[in-house]
Amino acid sequence: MKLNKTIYTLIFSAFILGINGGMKLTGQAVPGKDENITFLVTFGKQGETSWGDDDFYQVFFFSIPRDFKEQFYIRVFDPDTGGEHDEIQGEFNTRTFFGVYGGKGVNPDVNEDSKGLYNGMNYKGGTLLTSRVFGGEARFDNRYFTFGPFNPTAGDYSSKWNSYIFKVVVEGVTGDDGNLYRFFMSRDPENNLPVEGGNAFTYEYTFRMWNDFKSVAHIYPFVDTGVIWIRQRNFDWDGDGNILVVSRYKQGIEAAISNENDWMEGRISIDPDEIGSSLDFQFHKAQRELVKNNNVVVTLESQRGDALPFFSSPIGGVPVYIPKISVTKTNKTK
Ligand SMILES: [Ca+2]
Ligand SMILES: [Ca+2]
Ligand SMILES: [Ca+2]
Repeated sequence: MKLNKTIYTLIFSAFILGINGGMKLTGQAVPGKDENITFLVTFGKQGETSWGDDDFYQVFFFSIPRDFKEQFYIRVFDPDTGGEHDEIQGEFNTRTFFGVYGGKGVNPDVNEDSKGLYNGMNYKGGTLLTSRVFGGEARFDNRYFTFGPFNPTAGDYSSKWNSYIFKVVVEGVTGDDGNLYRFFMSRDPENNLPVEGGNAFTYEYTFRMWNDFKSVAHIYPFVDTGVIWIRQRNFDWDGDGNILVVSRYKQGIEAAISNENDWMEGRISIDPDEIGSSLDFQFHKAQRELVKNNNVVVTLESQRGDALPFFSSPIGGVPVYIPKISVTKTNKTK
């Protein structure tokens, strides 16, 4: 009897852990676990766009579920520009602003400008809670700097996501080098302890590709109600292989790709069954001479002109193509 109860408890615990592990605890690292992206990148504003950053700033949103009542922290890995990870142009001379915003004006569903999608938009809407400018500081090289603590209610409440929204703005204030960095939203100032049910998203994703042939980077836009087609845009892809769009209904549609220091755009149709789920944008590098240190920018808009958010932890999970069995054409599935 006792043994049975133990087994039951074990199975039940595993079930609960499985749910939490699979559904909830993965949205804290930015870039996220499933994205397989090493770093975000923001250049100093005296930089050249041909190095892969079109506008020298990046805006990321963090969501904290309403039922999470503890304080939390936003940690930045390698906020400096110098030493390891960063991209030098001449000498390192770049200074980067990191600011955390809360309060009214942050929620991008209410304040369109907050998305920072187009130059000239005031992406600093909301209340600046804390900020710091980082130069070439050895003590933050290859290390975390921690912002916070923050009270969840200092965010901008979103009834749509049942969450408080915070925003981090990263701006290359001076210099011309590339600052590479990552985020982690944590319950602890010294360690990366996830906020259960938290997530992060952006509308214009500027990131660094892998310096190898094998690794595939992914970003996961969420397709909301009413989307019929999307306009994807990418910048400075350097013609580096293929960008494929995968979902339960798309086996791998090739997106139009940009080359050196230019934008390319193209339309992708949306199946009604894709509404309310995520797409998987896959970045496959060319299998010829290695394109090194490739930075790229990606944005999406619906046919209505609304930008689609890319979530660090894909809403509904990573989409996997399901081949149709009953079609007459031969499917190339393995
Ligand atoms: Ca560094
Ligand atoms: Ca850095
Ligand atoms: Ca590039």
